[in-house]
Amino acid sequence: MIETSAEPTAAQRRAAWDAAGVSPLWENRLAHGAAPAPERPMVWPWQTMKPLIDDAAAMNSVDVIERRVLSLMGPDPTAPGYPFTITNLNAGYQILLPGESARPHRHSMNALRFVLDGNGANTVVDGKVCPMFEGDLILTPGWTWHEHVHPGDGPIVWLDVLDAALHRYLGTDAFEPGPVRNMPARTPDAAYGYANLLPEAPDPTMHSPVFRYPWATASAAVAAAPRGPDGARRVRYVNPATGGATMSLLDCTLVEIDAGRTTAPFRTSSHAVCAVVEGTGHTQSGDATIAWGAKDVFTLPSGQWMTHYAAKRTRLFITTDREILRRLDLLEESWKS
Ligand code: GTQ
Ligand code: FE2
Repeated sequence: MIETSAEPTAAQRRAAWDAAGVSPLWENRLAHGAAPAPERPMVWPWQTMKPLIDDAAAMNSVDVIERRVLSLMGPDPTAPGYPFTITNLNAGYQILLPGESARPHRHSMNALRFVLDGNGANTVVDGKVCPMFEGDLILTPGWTWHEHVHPGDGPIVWLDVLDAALHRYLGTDAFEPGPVRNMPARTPDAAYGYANLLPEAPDPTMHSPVFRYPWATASAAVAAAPRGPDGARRVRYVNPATGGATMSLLDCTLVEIDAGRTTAPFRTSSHAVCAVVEGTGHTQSGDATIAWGAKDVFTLPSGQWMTHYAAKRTRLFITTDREILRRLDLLEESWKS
């Protein structure tokens, strides 16, 4: 057989690479190219969403009734890991009508519910009934059984925030339909009420044994919190057994900003989804400015200097992925005073 030293054609080379299961790194724009453009903040104004939510509430196809959720779609469908609301976080409006229910199931994804509008539904989390009123935070940590029921009056709308995109990316997303089985024993919330009865050796990776953080408690706590150097008051929703984040990925804070004040510039490698509980104002993120009012939802990208200005006294409920970044040694945060 005669050896030929002729170079393959481009097409032959491509075919040989494909057949051998290799690919040229120099053609991969993600490898050593310029950093991708920063994410942009987005806002979902309640004024825009309310008619869409009302319309979704009026639909009666079987699929819709099973899960009335409108997902908040981030702006760049070509982003790695898409669909998400912002990197690592998936948010959606979930609507439940009186008499409706969402069947029990569980999944590896952590989820939280923050009630935006309406009252009187219950989320049952590993057998604990968690009433849902405006401003309440309900946790459904990964692998807890959960179902939603609505014995009250009038529609209820809450914001779901999940770490679904991260699980998909990690290949760890998994789902189990009900009926409920293998229910773990749960410590009554009362034992943790004032964090004075804790496991002797808390597992720092354990999710919060408390699944419901009522608005009355959270709003009283933030009103009583000391002012930060910029005058804003901040509280973190914590796992009383560890003092750490509520759940592995989802870390929640409540911020109160007085009328006419602007928060100190803050920059972080983490990503956030914010719900405006009350107030109006605007947020600067890099060179973008977004205006918001009560019940609006907005996102905060990483890597940008951010400030919040409150025209009226404002309370922001903020969910971030900072805890997972912290555990991976990827959390970088700085303040300018
Ligand atoms: O309510 O259990 O928005 O499992 C996405 C997945 C809500 C839920 C979502 C879910 C749920
Ligand atoms: Fe779920």
